[in-house]
Amino acid sequence: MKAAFPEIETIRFEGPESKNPLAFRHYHADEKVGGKTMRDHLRFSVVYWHTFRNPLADPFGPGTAVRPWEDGTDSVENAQNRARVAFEFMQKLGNPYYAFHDRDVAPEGANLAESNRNLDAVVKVLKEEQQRTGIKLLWGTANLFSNRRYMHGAATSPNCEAFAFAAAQVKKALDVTKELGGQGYTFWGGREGYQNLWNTNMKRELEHLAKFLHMAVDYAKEIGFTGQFYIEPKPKEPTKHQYDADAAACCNFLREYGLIDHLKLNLETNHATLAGHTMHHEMEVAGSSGVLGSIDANTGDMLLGWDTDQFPTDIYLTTQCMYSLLKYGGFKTGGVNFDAKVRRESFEPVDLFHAHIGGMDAFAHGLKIAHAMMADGKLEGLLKERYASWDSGLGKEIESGKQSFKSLEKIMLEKGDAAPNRSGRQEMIENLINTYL
Ligand code: XUL
Ligand code: CO
Repeated sequence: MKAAFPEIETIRFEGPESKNPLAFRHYHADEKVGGKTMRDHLRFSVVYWHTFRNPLADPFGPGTAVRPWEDGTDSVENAQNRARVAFEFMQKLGNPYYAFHDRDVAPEGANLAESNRNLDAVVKVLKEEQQRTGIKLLWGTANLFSNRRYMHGAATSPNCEAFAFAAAQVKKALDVTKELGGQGYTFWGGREGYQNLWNTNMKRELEHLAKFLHMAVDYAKEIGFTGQFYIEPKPKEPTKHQYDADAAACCNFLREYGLIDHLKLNLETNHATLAGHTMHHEMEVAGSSGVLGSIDANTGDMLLGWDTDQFPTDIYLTTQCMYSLLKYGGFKTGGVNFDAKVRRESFEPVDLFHAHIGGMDAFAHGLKIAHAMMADGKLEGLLKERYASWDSGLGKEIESGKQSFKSLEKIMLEKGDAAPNRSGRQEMIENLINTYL
């Protein structure tokens, strides 16, 4: 096969002083941060759907992407060739993982059987390329939102046959994810939500979604797929309201329907923004509930209210992500998955490298900063001090269940008022954070 990126060498670490735009200044895969290599901390993953399938269209104009390796057809051969190109790209970039949807690696056929055959033909190439390069599948997923059969949703469709087709599609996607040694499988809601409540039976739809996920858990058990399941919160787009709106809504849903032990969360920065939260908030919600699984790394635009999926370059953001991640013990099966796309104006193949290099460096830099903050312990110390009243005496008794409303009333009647508050020191803490950047 002719090289797709002949002018690009393997991207190397050249250090923070490097002025080479095609080199890493912070991501040094083998370098250890706190006893673990950056490769193992960050587990970078490239997404197939944006990097190799997004034509860079927007609502006002068609795609602009120039991809010389494409032959312009939707054939299986073109898909197989594209898969080889993807691995050439990833090998040069040096990311250890990737992720895909069934329908972005292989074309959808005229019926389910043909779609499955197409997928098998491309999976064969993916498997060969994984073996050749050592690049692994972080997670697989199924596209349950593009085809018109899913216009009302998939698992939450009022049409039970759309549910049935989606079940068959996920069954196959799980088979191939297992065959490729995938470390996880992600459910993003797609169109699982509503546009209008007058025509929606919300309770029934939520029950169907739970049933669908239970079927997936059962099938995974049946075939011996031991990868981690994830659910990916997003509040809107394409529907007006998505049921998996944010981390808290997902946790509530998983607990209500007995799924909390089977799924963790795959959090995405731009989805957090759309939900009116920071990614830091979402990571803390998931982390404190024990379901912080993986992250879809990207960023939105402060002035645009939609899911722009830009590559993350903001060190403050990546530091927050990595601080929370380290605090909750790091990734087990998940990774930093770049669910991000280059801008419509960045149409050349080399822009795919610039985008990923920037994202990887921003996360590696954030990791080093977060680790330094932790090792230093100043922030942790200030936090401990802030809650010190709970560590002994009355606070400790309340936490351990030794006090009641009646006993607390007695204490406060005797004291007359609570002890004075201490300053939250927000500005001092924000200044402290800046000293590590
Ligand atoms: C959509 C989105 C998806 C999921 C996988 O906003 O983030 O690409 O990550 O289906
Ligand atoms: Co995503």
